[in-house]
Amino acid sequence: MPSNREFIRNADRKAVMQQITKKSEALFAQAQQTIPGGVNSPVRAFRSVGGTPRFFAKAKGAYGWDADGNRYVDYICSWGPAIVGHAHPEVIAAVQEAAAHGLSFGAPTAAEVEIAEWIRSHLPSMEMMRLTSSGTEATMSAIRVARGFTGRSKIIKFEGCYHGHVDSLLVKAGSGLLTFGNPTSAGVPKSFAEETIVLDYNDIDGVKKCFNEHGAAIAGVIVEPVAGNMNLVKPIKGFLEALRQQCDAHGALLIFDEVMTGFRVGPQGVQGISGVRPDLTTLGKVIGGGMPMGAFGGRKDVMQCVAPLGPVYQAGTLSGNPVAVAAGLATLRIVSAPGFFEKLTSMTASLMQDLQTIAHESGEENFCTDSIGGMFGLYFSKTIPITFDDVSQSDRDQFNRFFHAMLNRGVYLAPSAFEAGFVSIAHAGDPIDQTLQAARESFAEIAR
Ligand code: KE4
Repeated sequence: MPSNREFIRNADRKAVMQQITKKSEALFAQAQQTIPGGVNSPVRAFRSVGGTPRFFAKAKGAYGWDADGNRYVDYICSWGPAIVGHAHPEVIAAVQEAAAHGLSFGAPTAAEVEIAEWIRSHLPSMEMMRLTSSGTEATMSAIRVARGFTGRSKIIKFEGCYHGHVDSLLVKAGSGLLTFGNPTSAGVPKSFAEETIVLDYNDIDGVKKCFNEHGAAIAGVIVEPVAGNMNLVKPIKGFLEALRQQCDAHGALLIFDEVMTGFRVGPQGVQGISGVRPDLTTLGKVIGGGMPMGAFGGRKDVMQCVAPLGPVYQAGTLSGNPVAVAAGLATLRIVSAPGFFEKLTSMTASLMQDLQTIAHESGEENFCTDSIGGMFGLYFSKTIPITFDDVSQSDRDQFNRFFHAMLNRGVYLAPSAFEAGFVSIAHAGDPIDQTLQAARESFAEIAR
């Protein structure tokens, strides 16, 4: 077996056969007649990386197939939910059974109590919670509760963090806004944006200074306790602790937006790893197992201000939908099996280490990786970013070349240099082996 270096020297540099994308191209052209950008969520449009978005037809385990029949090792995993692999038989069976009893009742069900109790048993900070149909609804509701509970209006967020398309949080946000270079959305009244204070992620002094100046007006701080929407950026030592301390000192609420990290980085989210207990937590993605689901919750005294108990109104026709709850419960049962996160974490970490080795052996020194649990960051930069500015310095063009080289070899990374990637437990074995082989060829292809 040739070494990596020999493999790369002998790498067959013939152009990788351009994939057949005729059906995706036709569907994309057709979709743009009725759907803005041809997609129902901007990041799917490949605007940042260029080329034709792949229209998926089906997915199973670690793989997805597009409309032209091309198979991909999928590192988007529906942007996090597919942590047990696509179309897991236990999840599908649970959905089929629930659906056979009716899709939605607009009335409470036992399963909603079961999933709320399950979540509370893993995230004790969520003493009470309410289910929603998306992460955006969860964060929108959480900041409304913070404002209603404290009677204050200002919310602190951090540049590069994305908390869904909530009007007042679409200010210097990450994910698709960052991808398209418009971190603050049009359509958000200036008066809304004025209630949002944007600070630098990991800037402990900046947080302290802000609270010293505005403490009495701050209802809450919302943070991605591990950021995944400006690529993967972890908190530096003391950052989350400083947020906790400042909120306590000034009577503000600390909101951990764990929509992405909840049951993705570990069985108790970032709060279980960091030991920092938020007042409110938002969840999504994994807890729905791929079906529309979110949740917000936290301190009982805070959540008792939510209607019908208290004056903060929040509602939803499909909140706690029985089919979505069934998918979520089935998924959560699988991730809570002994050893699940240990296996997912070590698989992800070794994949990252191997990609870094392959890059450096191919002569690509401006590349590094990081991971936590089943989420990862690929950076075309020499060092792992700890700030939004660090991320902004990464070589986006080289990422885009790498993205397409891998896509053409059947590996589907997030179509943006500003997104984290996701691994499922089904990636073990052949999917990862295919990924590493594609990476050897791709780094050889894009070598400068
Ligand atoms: P949804 O409304 O998309 O379910 O959740 C919004 C949200 C809230 N908080 C965090 C930390 C999130 O990451 C998200 C959504 N994440 C993006 C991925 N970067 C979803 C992908 C998309 O927008 O299409």
